[in-house]
Amino acid sequence: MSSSASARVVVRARAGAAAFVIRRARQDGARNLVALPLVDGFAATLPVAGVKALRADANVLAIVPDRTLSVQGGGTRAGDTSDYVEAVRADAAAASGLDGHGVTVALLDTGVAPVDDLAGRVVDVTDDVTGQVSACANFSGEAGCGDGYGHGTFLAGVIAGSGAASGGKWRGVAPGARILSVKVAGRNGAADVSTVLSAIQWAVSFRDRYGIRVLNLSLGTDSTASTRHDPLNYAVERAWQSGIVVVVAASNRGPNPQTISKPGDDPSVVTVGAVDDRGTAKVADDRLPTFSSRGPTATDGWAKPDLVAPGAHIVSLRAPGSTIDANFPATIDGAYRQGSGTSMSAAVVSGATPGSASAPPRDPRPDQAVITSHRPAGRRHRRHGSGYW
Ligand SMILES: [Ca+2]
Repeated sequence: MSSSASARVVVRARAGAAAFVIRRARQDGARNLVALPLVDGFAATLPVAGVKALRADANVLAIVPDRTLSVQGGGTRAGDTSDYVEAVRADAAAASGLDGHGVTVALLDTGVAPVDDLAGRVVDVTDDVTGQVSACANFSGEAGCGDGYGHGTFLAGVIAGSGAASGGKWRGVAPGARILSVKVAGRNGAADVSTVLSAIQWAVSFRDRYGIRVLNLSLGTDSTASTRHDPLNYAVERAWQSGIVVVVAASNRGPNPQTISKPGDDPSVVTVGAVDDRGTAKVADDRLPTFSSRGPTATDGWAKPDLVAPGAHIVSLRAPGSTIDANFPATIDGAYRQGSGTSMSAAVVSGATPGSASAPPRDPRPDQAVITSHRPAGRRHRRHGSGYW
């Protein structure tokens, strides 16, 4: 059979029917099958006739292509710098003891480079089968926990960087928080839906062991499939049901409406758009950058994003030798660089969340606890979501 006559798909079965559907898919010629119990489904390469047969099966809720998700931020040339730590009042929060201490943020991304500003902040992950300890849960297919693309390290710095290489000048919003690196992408910054599903499944399974309070997803795909049965949507909803605050980048496909990517289109997650804070803590001079995606969501019409947070001209950690580093060679104080994107905005909220999450009382709906912590945006509601972080 030629490769053009088969397709890599993700299948979601009705609750309780996954084993049956997997057996049937194997009979229909499924190869490289990966079970995805979190979504009652699996990923597999199937002959086109097999896909068609499954589509007609009443036990199957959804079949979607195993698309690629891309990270939602990159480097920018040196210029004005964001004042994001002050803009989101994280300096005041840290001064009152809300620095993210005791909270773990799971960062599904491109890995994290072992840089000084993150020393002692990255959680050790133990493989239960081999007993080996490493600096990430690695789903990327690339050896090692480092960051060949240069995205995950930047976000880790926004969330929990100590500022060690700059005398504290360039630190993140929650320097007391811990980063759990769940590596889903390598040097090209792209990951398949099935890989991301496996990674979310892992984070939910190990939530208690590692104290995961927040899941940062600064990646997305431009799929316009409804959120109703889509496996990626169901996965983030399951994570939310398990008590994890899921923070997702809105995407960088603005300024037109209906440009929110998946899974930022899901009602259960906190979807974050970008704002340019223009280097000042006050919000009166802020602007919404062109790139930041706007709602409502294309297919279901949900009001998104939920919030905006600084995401333009952000200064954070370089991953030396990475793709972004090579494409944007300008550095700041050696260890840092500038970047823009809703990825950075999501990381700002993920970092700010540990601070508020450690302040009682906790809202029983974790996403609402985050969304109600913001400052209202007033009449610009439709573009900014509920407001500024
Ligand atoms: Ca400002």
